[in-house]
This record gives sequence, C-alpha cells and structure tokens, in this order.
Amino acid sequence: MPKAHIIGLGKSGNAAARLLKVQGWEVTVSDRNTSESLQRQCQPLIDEGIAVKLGESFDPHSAPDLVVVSPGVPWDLPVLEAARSLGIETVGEMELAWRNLRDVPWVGITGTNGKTTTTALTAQIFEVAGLKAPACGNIGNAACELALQRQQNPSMALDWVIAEISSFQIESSTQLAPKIGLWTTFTPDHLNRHYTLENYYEIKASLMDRSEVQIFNGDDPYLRRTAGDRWPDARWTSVKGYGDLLGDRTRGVYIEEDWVMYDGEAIAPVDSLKMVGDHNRQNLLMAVAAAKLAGIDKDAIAKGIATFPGVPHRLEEVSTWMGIRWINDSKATNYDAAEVGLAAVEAPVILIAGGEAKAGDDTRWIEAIHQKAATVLLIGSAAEPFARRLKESQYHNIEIVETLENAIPRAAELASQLKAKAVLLSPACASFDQYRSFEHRGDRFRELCLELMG
Ligand code: UMA
Repeated sequence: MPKAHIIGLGKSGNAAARLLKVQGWEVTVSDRNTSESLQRQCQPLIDEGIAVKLGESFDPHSAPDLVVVSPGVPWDLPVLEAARSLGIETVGEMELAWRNLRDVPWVGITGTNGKTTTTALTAQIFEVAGLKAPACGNIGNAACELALQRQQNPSMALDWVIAEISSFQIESSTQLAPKIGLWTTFTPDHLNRHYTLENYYEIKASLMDRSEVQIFNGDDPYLRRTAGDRWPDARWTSVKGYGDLLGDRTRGVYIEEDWVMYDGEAIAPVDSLKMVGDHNRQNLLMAVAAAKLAGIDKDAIAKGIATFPGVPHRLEEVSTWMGIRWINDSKATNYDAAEVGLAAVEAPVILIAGGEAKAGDDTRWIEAIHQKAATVLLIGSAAEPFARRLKESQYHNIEIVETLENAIPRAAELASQLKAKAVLLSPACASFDQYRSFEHRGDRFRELCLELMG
C-alpha cells in the first residue's frame, strides 16, 4: 500500500487525508499544534483508519511515497527540502485536487485582493446558467473536498471547477493548469512567506503561464504595466470604458454608460450588482469575461449578476441602525484591501482597525483614513503601532479600545455624536492575535452589532 503523509490538519489537510484514504493509501496526518479543536478532529479521522499525530513535525525519514502540504505550511520548510532531497514527492493540497479533477475545465482565480468576490460571482453566474460549477479553494472549501465528493459519487455532475487560488496554493501546485486564468490585482502581500515582490509576482504569473487563456484586470496599475508583453493574447477588462482596454479590444469587457459591455454587446446594467465600489465593478467585469469565454449567454450572465447576494465579511452590510450603516469588512486583512474598503463607503466613517499587523506599504491606507474616517478605534496587537503611525501622519482622532467588545458600543456613541454615515470594521490586519480566522472575527462583529441593535 502506498504511504502518504499530510502536513497540517486544517480544512485542506482533512480533505486531502480522507481523499487519499478512500483511494487506498496508508495515510498519516501531522500538525505541529495540539489545540482542543484539533483534538476534536482526530477521532473521525482515526475512525476512517487515518493515523493522526498532533504536536509533531513531519519526519522525512518515515519515508512516505507522497507528502501533501497544507497552504499555510511554508513550501521551503527544511523538512520539505529534506524530503525532496530524499526523492520524496511533495505537493500542495490544491495540486492533489487538480490531479483528481483535471478532466473538468477549471477557472483559476488569483490576485492579491478581489479573488473571493470574483470567485463567488463567477460560480453564481455559471450555476445560474445551469452548469454544475462549485467554488472551491482559498474561498474556504478545500478543493480536495470536492475531489472527495466526486470520488465517493462518480456520477456526480461537474461541468467546471471555479477555484480561488492563493499564492501559497500556486507555489505548491506545479501542474495545475486552468482553462481560464484570472488575475484580479497585484500589490505587496505575504512577503514574510515569499520574501520579495518579484518572487510573489512570479508565483502568480506561473498560474497564468499554465492557463489556456488569461484575463487581467486592466484597472490594476501593476498588471497594466507588466502583463501586456508577457501575455499578448490575454483578455483585458476596464471600468473606464472601451478606450481604456489593453490588448485586443474586441475581446475585452468594459463599462460604458453604466452598462457592462462585451465587444459592443450590452450584457447587464452595472447597478444590478448589489455590491458597491469600483473594485467590485472590476470583479464583476472579470467574472463576466470568464462567463463569456465559457460560452454562457447574456441573459444567464445578467441573471447571475442580479441574483448574487454578495460575500460575507467583504463589505457585508450587517444592518442600518439609527441611520448608520454597520459594515463587516473583516476579510480586509491587508492595507490595500482596507483602503479599498474605506474607498467604497460614504464618509464620515467610524473605522475599527487592528489585529495582527502585516508587513506592507500603509501609505494609501493612511491617506484614505485622512479622507474618510471621523475616528479610528484600534483593536488587537497592532493598536499601539497603528496609533503611532497615524499620529506621525498628523491624524489624531484615535482611540485604543483593544477589543471588538469595547469597539462596538463606543462606535455607536461616536457615530451619533459625529453624525457618521457608517461604522466599518476593516482591520488591515490578520485576525490571529484575537480570533481563529477573519471569519470568526467578522461573525463576532456581526453578533455584537445585532446585540447592540436589540
Ligand atoms: N501547520 C503545521 N505546520 C506548519 C504550519 C501550519 O502543522 O508549519 C498547521 C497549523 O497548526 C494548522 C494547519 O496547519 O492546524 C492549518 O493549515 P492551513 O493554514 O493551510 O489551513 P486550512 O484550514 O487548510 O486553510 C487553507 C487556507 N489557509 C491558508 O492559506 C493560510 C485557507 O485560506 C483556505 O480557505 C483553505 O485552505 C481551503 O482551501 C485562508 C487564508 O487565510 C482563507 N488564505 C490566505 C489569504 O487569503 O490571505 C492565503
């Protein structure tokens, strides 16, 4: 029996382990942590005949035939390098999913920001068009989970895989080759893992190299500058109209007179998408471009857009209370995403920010705070450093409130005093100092808001 070792017992490791087990492998999963939630996950796996080792790191001398790595595990971990030098194959969980689902065409969606909304909207349009096209990957449903479902039910209909693919997942997937590759935006992120911007760019670029056709967001300055020469046959999108399209304009998707247009054909009114902001219009154009390339007709595209409910934790409208919009943008885990969040909301805003700070350029985010925020309430371990940075920029309406539990009632007081239009949680930080994930943080924000509103 071939032996597989899975590193990391999160969503990816769990799905990869179960997939390989039903395919007849002898499977061990290890996780360096021993938390209670990990311990709870062990028994169901053990019941399926999978060995689980918590609090242990992988030993290459255990000599498995295959090592499958969760996205959160650094690809250059010394034990992985050691395994490779021993001739052991190491792949990411996404690559394992690809190997099992490569008979189906994939839309592969990457980019620093905008991936999740574009993925969810693309899947919605494809599904409304009658195609079985589930969203998976970084969006939160491990791609191996989909592969497992099909393994267990081979007659399951599956027309397309709509995969959100992070740089972590691309880096560890060397064969993954989508039919349609989308690149939403590019700004510095994850530099602690990828070290240089060039490295981070090349990882994302490798997915485009392996895609049969490429779609780029033509409103992203970095992609505009760099991608045209490398992918001369790519399709481009632009919210600024036909005249602004790069590449072959007849294959571009753009906005004109408030309509989404594809080569002169009016597809849908822009405001039929219930999500605000230029960045969401960019996401919309990319999803429409993918749908067009997949041969979906205009009416289904328009219906898919109009029925799209939006994405939780991404500028999610929790409620309007006392004339103030309460907005959950917990997924804004870096400066660029948080700047986009602020740009999309009408001022004055009470901004709740902070958490576990990330490396990156905060200049434009701080500019957006100057323009839009009446007060910034700071939480988490980034509160002190953020307060210092804001004061250095001569922004002084800051309060360190430490937790969301303190932030929500204080935001309510300030919002009515300062006649704010919105209270926005858009942290510009990871959540791990206080929460399990950005979803956990966003759920708590929503819960606290709804409690306050009675
Ligand atoms: N672990 C080890 N050894 C290590 C590092 C981690 O054992 O050296 C263990 C941790 O203790 C933990 C487990 O690995 O228990 C977690 O693995 P993971 O972080 O890969 O978590 P998953 O639950 O498998 O989630 C991953 C993605 N997480 C990351 O890329 C960090 C999820 O994206 C994705 O939704 C999921 O797979 C399904 O595909 C989240 C994310 O934060 C949303 N993505 C980053 C982002 O969007 O910025 C890239």
